[in-house]
Amino acid sequence: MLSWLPHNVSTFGGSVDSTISLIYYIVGAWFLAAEGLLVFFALRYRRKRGRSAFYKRGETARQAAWILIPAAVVLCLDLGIDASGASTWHLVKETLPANAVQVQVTAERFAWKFTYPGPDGKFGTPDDVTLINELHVPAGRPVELILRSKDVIHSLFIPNFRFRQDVVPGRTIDAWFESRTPGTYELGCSELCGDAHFDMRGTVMVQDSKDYAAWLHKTWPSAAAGSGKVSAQANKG
Ligand SMILES: [Cu+2]
Repeated sequence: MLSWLPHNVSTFGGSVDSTISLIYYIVGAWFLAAEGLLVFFALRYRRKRGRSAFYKRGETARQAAWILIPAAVVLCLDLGIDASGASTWHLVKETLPANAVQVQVTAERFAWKFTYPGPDGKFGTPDDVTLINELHVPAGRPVELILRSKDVIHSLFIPNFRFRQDVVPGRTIDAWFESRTPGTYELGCSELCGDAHFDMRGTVMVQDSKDYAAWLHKTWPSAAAGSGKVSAQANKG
């Protein structure tokens, strides 16, 4: 049923999936009921010799109830979905875990630039490193993304993390995720931003502590007297 969703590998993905499945089952049940009734009525009241069509104006309370009661039920289910999704929204969009690895993300037509602060832990210094369409993150640590756009609205989408965040020119937006499952996952732009929109495709590499330390060591060799030092300092927060 929901098996077409990409395999979830983020800590909050399960909550997002439960909201998706709640909507899926509620909307699915209404879809079957509405289409079933449509077909039933089309057959039951089809044109027959000797029977003419009639029009009900819905003026009596009893007739209006056929509209108002289903509308009230739909409204209640909608509010139920809102209430159930609120805690997920709070977790994903309104909290920022401490001890997160920080990465600046700059979106521009047509690439993602991921900037790391380097061993000094500060952005805007000579040891910053920027990768294009390639994001390296440690497994089991929250990652804070500081998102900006140089031109138009983009949207960073990482399906396996259930992560999606619009990137809006003139604004700096913080977002986060955490994955405990090492692997290589696809990222993309999910906001049509121009004729080479499809070029904004890249990879997220979730690396276990050994591989991540090796990547830090390779990226900042001069600071790697102990890769532990690099990782401790890249570890902001
Ligand atoms: Cu884009």
